Amino acid sequence: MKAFEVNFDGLVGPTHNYAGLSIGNVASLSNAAQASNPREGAKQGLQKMKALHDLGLKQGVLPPLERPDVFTLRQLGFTGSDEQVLKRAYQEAPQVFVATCSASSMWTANACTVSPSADTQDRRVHFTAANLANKFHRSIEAPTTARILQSIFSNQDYFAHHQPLPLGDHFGDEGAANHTRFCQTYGDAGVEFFVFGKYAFDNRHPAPQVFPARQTFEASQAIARLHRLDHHKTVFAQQNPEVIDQGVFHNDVIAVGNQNVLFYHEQAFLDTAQVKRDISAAYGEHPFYFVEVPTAEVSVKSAVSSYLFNSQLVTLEDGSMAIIAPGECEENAEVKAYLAQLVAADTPIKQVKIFDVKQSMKNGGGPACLRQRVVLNEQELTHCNQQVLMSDQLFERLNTWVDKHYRDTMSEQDLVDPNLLVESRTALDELTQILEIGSVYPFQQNP
Ligand code: SUG
Repeated sequence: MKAFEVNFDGLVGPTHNYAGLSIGNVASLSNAAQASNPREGAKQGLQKMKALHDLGLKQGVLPPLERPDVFTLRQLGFTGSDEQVLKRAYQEAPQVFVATCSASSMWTANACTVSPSADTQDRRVHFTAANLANKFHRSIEAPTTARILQSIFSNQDYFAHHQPLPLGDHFGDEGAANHTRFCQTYGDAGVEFFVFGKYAFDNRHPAPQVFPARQTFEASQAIARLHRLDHHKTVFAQQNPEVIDQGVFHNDVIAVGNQNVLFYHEQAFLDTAQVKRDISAAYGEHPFYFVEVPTAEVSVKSAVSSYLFNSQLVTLEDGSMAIIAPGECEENAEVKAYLAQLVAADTPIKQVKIFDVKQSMKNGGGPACLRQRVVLNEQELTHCNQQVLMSDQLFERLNTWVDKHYRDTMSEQDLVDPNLLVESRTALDELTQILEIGSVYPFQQNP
C-alpha cells in the first residue's frame, strides 16, 4: 500500500518567549531575555507548512501547549487564584516561573518517536511521547503531548501509544530529534536509526564533559523494544561527545536522513565508519548515499550557527529531494558555498529551499525541530483526524486565528500578566474546536 511521510509541525504558541532555559543550546542562551514576537513566530511556521503543502507534500499541524503552566506551579506549592499563583511564582521563584512559561512544545521533533507500521511487529504505527527529562521546562510537556497524539491518532486498530519512559537522567528521551528512518519507498520496512548522547548505566564509555547528553542509549533501546522493531533493521549510534560540547544538543543539529540518504557532518558520530557499516548491513543491497560534509568545508561552529543539518530533507513529487533550510544558511558564506555545490553533486538532493523561521531559530529550533515525521499508509491517513491536515482553508483559518489572539511582542514581564493567561486559554480553546481534537488541555479538563 502506498505510504506518505506526513510532517506534523508544531504551531508556535501565544506565549512564545526567550528565557535562556537550555544549557548546551547556544541560541537559547545567547538570546535570553530578548523580547520575542509570538505572532510573527506563528506566521513563519504557518508559511513553512503551507509551502510544503503547496509542494505536494502531506502536512499536518500540532497545537501548542498552554503556557504559563499554572497546573505545574500549583503542584510546586503555589496557591490561590490563577492570578495569585502567577504572581507568587514570579516573585518567589522567577526561574521556576519562566520555566513553566516556555513555548518549547513548538519543536515537535521532540514531541515523540514514531515508528511506521511497516517496521513494527503488530503492523500498527507506534508512538512514544518523549519524557524530555533533561530540561525541567520540557519535562512538563509529555502528558498533554501524549493526549494530543492520542486524540489525533485515536483508532487503536492502526495506532499504538506508549507511556513516556520513566523520568530521570537514565532514560532521558528527546524523541525524533535523535531518530531517523531509512527506506526505499515509505511503505517498505525501513531501517530505524537511533542516535544517543551517552550510556547511562555504563560510565566506561566516552561522554560529553561540558554540556549534557540528553538522550541515553538505554532510552533509545527501550523505544525500539516498545515499538517492537526488527532488531536486524535497527541501528544504534553514539553521537560524538565533542560536538555535544560544542552545542550539538540533539543529533538533528548535525545530521538528517530521508529514504536512502544520510546527510551528516564528518564529526557527527563517535565512530562514523561503524555507523556506515551498520546502516549498510541493515539497509541491504540497494543504493544508499552517505553525504558527509567535511569539517574543512563547514566547521562545527558554522553547522551550529547556521543550522544546516536542521534542515528537512524531503522527497518531492518527481522523486528528487529538497533541503528545507533556515535563512541563516544563506548568511553563512561557508554553508552557502557548500549548498551550491551539493545540489550539483551526484546525490538525490537537487534543490535548496530557504525559509525564514527566525523566531524559532533564536531558541535553537530550525525547520527540522519544528516538525514530527509520521509515515502513514493510505488507510492510516484516512483514519487519523483530518482537521489537522493542512489545506488552503486551514491555512487561512489559522492565520486569522493568530491575528485575532496573538501579541506581537513578549517579554518576561508580560508572562505574569493574568490577561495573557485568559487570552491564551481563549485562543487554545478555539483552536481545539478548529482542529476538532477535543478537550486536551488541563484548563479544559479542570476548569
Ligand atoms: O530543547 N529550546 C529547545 C530547542 C529544541 C530544538 N529541537 C530540536 N533540535 N529538535 C531545546 O533546547 C529554549 C527555550 C528558552 O530558552 O526559552 C528551548 O527549549
